[in-house]
Amino acid sequence: MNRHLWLLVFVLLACKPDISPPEPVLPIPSERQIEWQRLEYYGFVHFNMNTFSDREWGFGDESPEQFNPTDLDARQWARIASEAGMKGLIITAKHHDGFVLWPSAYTEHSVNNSPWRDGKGDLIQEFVEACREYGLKVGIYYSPWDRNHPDYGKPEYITYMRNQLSELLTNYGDIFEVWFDGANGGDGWYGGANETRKVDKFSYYDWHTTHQLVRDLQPNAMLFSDAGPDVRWVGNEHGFAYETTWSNLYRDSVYAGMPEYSEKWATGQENGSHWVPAESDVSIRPGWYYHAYEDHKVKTLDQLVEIYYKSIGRNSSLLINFPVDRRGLIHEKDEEAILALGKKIEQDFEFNLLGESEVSASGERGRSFTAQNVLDEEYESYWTVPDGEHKASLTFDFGIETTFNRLLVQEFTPLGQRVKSFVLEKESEEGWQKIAEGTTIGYKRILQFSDQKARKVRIRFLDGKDIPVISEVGLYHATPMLLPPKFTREKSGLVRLVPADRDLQVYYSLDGSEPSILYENPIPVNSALTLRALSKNPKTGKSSEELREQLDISKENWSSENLQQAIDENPGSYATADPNIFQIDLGESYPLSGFTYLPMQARYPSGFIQKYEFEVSADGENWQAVAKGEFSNIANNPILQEVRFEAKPARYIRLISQQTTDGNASTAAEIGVLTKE
Ligand code: FUL
Repeated sequence: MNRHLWLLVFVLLACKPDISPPEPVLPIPSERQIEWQRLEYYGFVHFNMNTFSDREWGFGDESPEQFNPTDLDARQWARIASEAGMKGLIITAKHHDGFVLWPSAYTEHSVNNSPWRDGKGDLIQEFVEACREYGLKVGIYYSPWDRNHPDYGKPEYITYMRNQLSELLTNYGDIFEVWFDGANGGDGWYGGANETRKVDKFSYYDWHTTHQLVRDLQPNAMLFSDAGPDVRWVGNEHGFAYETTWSNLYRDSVYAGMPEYSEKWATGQENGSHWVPAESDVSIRPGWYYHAYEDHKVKTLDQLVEIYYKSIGRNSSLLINFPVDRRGLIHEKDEEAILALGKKIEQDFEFNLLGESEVSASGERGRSFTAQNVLDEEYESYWTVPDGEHKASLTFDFGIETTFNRLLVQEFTPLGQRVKSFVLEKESEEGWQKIAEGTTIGYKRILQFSDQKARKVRIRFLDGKDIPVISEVGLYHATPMLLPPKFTREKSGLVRLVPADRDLQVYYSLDGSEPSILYENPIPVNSALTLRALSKNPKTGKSSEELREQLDISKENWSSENLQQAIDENPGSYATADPNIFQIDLGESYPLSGFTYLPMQARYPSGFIQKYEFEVSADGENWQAVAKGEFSNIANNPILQEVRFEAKPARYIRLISQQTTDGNASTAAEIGVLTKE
């Protein structure tokens, strides 16, 4: 064939409709959103005045003198974030209390007037330099609500806010995300006015003009708020997106801080008008700011892994917060936890088992869109089918029987989010069998299921807004987390042990020996004993560390007027005693030689007992004091307290609180007794 003929064939092929890309399904992401989506995982740093006032929301009357980290090192934050696999960090430049971390020309309420670095410090600058050194993108959290500023609520404050944003967005290089918080609680110091100021959140901030300012100064920055415009809040602070999560949002119906946002809008909507993907934010501890009393509440590896699967695995980005401590460092426990997560995720998704498989499809649109594209690790290339073939499928043949327990699928979002329902199946002797199913996919969807063995698997796309357009598919075999089982006990005394991963077995013992009994059903316990338990991976024979619990008589027949929550075996609930006496009837007489007190474990604790007296009685009328003392470090470390005394038989007990840490009425999550000396 001569050159002209070749050219003609080429042109004809190129014009064939089946090799043109599909029409996008609107809405579609902007370039800025496409870039951002690939980051997936980045961190939050909550460090500001609240770190020193030990609050979550400062009132605005704090003195800059209070801000004084002893050992601040932003490079430590950046190192940890980068080692954990994060791609950026966002810092609270100004929180609701109004204190700012840089020497702003527009306020005295800043690091300039603090003792830190003799008032010459610029924390945003140190933060930016540290992030750049570790290859992290830089983001800014800026609270529109300001409980310090005298003009808050007036138009002048909006000018102040824009002036400060201009400083932040001009002086510190590229910013990848600007985070506008929707919270506004009303009352505040407001320059000494000490009053409640309500603003109309819809109109007061004139968001359109503020957004334009950010666009002008930082065209690539993503704008975050409940309402976007670029990225939206996921509607909760657990870090969980939804089984069905659309990146599409009826953006014009939403504004930051609106009351019904979480229930009504946070999942996104199938036919939403704008592309505004979800971001899941969560703190590695209960609070956003550091409180020493939460040192024992850093999220465990299984909790963090759950967050990963429920955020990144559900078409959302993940923003995990570090409450930097008063030294100005990420606490050792938080570091350990986040690095363990990074390592676990890296291991789980290290090897795509489909890499070696043969892939085929129910249909292909043409040469550029073959099924092979879902395995090439290039997000830009994708598999799709001729128009109209909504119910398409992909089949993978491993050649040999293979074990797997995770499915990862990605849609090519520049052409819009499409899939509404899909199923993963394996071929067995009885034909195709369902393993798992999902609704939306979006940028990334991960399904978890217990170990499956198969030679052939297929994904069927059952329903969608249009034909599926799939960038990548992966099957993985994640190793179960070898963590000790989770322990819970009922009031009846029944003990449950739940493995951290469904493919693990649990073994236990009640007599102090090595755990060797296979756990199958809840265990009734009604005496003082030591429970030892561990999880075992039946395939490798490897065991987790051990869980040890000192148990005692059950609380089944215990009663207490109005204080049921202190004897319900639920550490999450609590009772408040007023007057400060917790009195309990044990139902019958026991030889008592001690008691336990678990302080309130809820998010905002109050009424920890600091000074106590413990009394016992045979008839509920004549009381005898058997112990008296102090729970010394309970404010900072509210863990289970155990007190021993000389053995005494008694049916009634009372814990008398003589002083609480904060002067509030005494609270108790649980009260228990010890019957063995
Ligand atoms: C919320 C704030 O009120 C919290 O203090 C925290 O900053 C969190 C990320 O956003 O709305």
